[in-house]
Amino acid sequence: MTVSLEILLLGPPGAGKGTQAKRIELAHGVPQVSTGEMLRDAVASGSELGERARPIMERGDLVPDELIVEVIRERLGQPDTGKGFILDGFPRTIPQAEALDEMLADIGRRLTVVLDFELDEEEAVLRLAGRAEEEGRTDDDPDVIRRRLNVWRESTLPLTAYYRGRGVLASVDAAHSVDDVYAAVEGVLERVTQ
Ligand code: B4P
Repeated sequence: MTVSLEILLLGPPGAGKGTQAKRIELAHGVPQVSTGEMLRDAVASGSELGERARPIMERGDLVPDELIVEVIRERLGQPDTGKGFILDGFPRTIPQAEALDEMLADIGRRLTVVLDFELDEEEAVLRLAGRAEEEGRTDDDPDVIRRRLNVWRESTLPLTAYYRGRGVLASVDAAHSVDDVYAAVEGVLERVTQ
């Protein structure tokens, strides 16, 4: 039987959502849908979306819900999501989560699991500072990192309770090596797809 996998990743900036999403994509053949990457591509291409998103991302704030919800609606309508998807970085607010609920109901799908990557903020700051050196992302500047963590605490952290209440949340301790975190992810995926 082919099991479809609708995975959602939560966790603070730097928790390793993007890193783990790429591993899951490779192992399970379902595409990573990263709103961060989609927005960075839009900024690089100079599209209208990119021009609106650029100053917001450079400050470490969230782009408006209605803008990102449309990007996701369009993306989930593409054929490569037929066997599932890995949502990485979306939703980031309660209104985005509610919009996702509606979208999934419209297409007759439901989330298989929400993986909540737990990492303390000091460790997240260290990782993002390391990435700043490697990749030079403008939003990995120390002041912007602090801002992103504050925004995450205020706007995104409440999603943990939102999905726990729906019975789909699985916590993953993200304070280990990439391989060890991935092993924990696989453990959860095996359990929820049995
Ligand atoms: P994202 O691109 O989603 O950025 P992120 O949260 O920083 O990354 P992630 O947690 O995936 O960390 P990663 O694996 O890279 O968002 C960027 C911006 O886009 C937001 O601030 C916002 O402005 C905008 N945006 C995106 N989605 C939005 C939405 N839905 N609504 C509104 N605005 C939105 O890992 C980080 C670093 O740690 C890497 O260097 C990695 O190599 C390292 N690392 C990973 N795992 C590790 C491990 N186990 N041990 C040691 N290091 C590790």
